[in-house]
Amino acid sequence: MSKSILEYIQKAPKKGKKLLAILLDPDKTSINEIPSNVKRIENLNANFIFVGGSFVENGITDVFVKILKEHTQLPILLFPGDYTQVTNNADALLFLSLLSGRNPEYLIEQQIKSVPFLKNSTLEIIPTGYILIDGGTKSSVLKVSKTTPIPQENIELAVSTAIAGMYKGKQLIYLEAGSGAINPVNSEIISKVKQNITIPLIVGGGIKTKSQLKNAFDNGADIVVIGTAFEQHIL
Ligand code: 1GP
Repeated sequence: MSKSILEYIQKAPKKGKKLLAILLDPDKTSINEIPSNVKRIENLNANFIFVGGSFVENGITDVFVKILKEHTQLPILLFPGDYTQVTNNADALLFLSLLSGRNPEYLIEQQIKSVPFLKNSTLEIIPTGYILIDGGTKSSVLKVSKTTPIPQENIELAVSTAIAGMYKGKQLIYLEAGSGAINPVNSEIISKVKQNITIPLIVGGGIKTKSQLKNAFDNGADIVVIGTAFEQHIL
């Protein structure tokens, strides 16, 4: 692993490496399942564990990540639904701004609220542009953020939003169809966004099969995130 997680992600394409992240939602995964989940994650050759969810009770993430750390050497990246999920027990934080939405709470308010936790933390903070694409369901992100996702057909808006995120200084772009999406982010959005940005691209939401995973990678995803299919033992 490079000095920083971001650096490792940035260097991966030069080594011809695609990266897999398994998402664990502390609201849906019990602490007792951590050892068996870690075994399954390591058997899948995942590179990262993402931890987060839309409805995690305050204080749970902290304990969850602490126990997770006792069972794995894999880097743990926080993928928080809100600022209360920030814990110093993880390795890095995806410092998300929901760029597809127009709700100031998820563009800047939550980020400000997280600062008291981050000022003295050792977490690697990775500025991440988070873009919600319509996955065909009323996803948790959509419900919580009360924002409108970008339609799958509106490639131009998805691309412009990603480019704007890059110009704003984001280090990663995350194309999200929403957890449990019926339709993962389509190939054209992935490839057009990838062609137009020079920063690494994360794709997640609704990816349930090996061929969908391969498709996302082939179209330009640098990291694919899988949550539901792992939870449901589909993958
Ligand atoms: C959700 O992108 C992640 O935020 C993963 O989605 O649960 O559908 O795999 P799934």
